[in-house]
Amino acid sequence: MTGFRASVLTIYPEMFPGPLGISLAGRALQSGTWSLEATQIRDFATDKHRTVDDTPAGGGPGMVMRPDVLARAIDAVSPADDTRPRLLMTPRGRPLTQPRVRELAGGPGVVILCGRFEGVDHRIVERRGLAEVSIGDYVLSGGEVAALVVLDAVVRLLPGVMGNHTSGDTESHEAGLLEHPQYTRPALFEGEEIPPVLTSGDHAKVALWRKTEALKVTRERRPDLWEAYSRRGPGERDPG
Ligand code: 6GU
Repeated sequence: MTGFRASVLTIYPEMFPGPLGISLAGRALQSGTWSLEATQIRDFATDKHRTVDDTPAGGGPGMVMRPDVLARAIDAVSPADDTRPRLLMTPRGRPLTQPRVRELAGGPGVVILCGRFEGVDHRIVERRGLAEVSIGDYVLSGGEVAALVVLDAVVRLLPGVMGNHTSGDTESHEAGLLEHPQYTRPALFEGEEIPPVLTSGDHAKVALWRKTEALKVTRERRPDLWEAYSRRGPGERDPG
């Protein structure tokens, strides 16, 4: 078994594995549960300055990544018969969701192109079948941090990575709801008690309290998730 194979194309390969080299993901990387290869896009430029970008067609600010350089970089790490999905990290992409993360984790790996500057020539998106993915409605200086986010979310779901830490379907977003609040010792902190139900020993009451709190926090903070959850039939919701 080869494990989950991640290939990242970037002009900043030194940003990888970065935070994914420590903790759970780092141990899983060392043990071969997954592999990470960061490729310097500039290695596929042809001029002596290793140029990867040029001015936008039609005018305007900034620079756009060239499709010819990107094509050579993609083809070097992901030949035509590669079955791994190819993602382009860009704020104009479809928002990353936990179902998409789960789908990626169930596959052979992923190829991630990190956009920089004003974006990439759109022809590469079509010609190499790139799925444009965003991690939220704000702008990062490049796709690298977003790629780290995608890989962190995916790697923690790979078999054996989380071990006993796995909170499975009780964590935020796995049931389409935000998570209930959590408490631990001390029993009294700055005059505030833990909600008594949590120390009652009544597991059914605890489960009911948690579910109620999850519904409440989701309705308050995420009307979009609340709407989707409410529209699902009781049978389509996760148990609990
Ligand atoms: Cl994937 N890239 C960049 N540059 N900014 C983002 C993003 C991605 N997702 C949200 N903002």
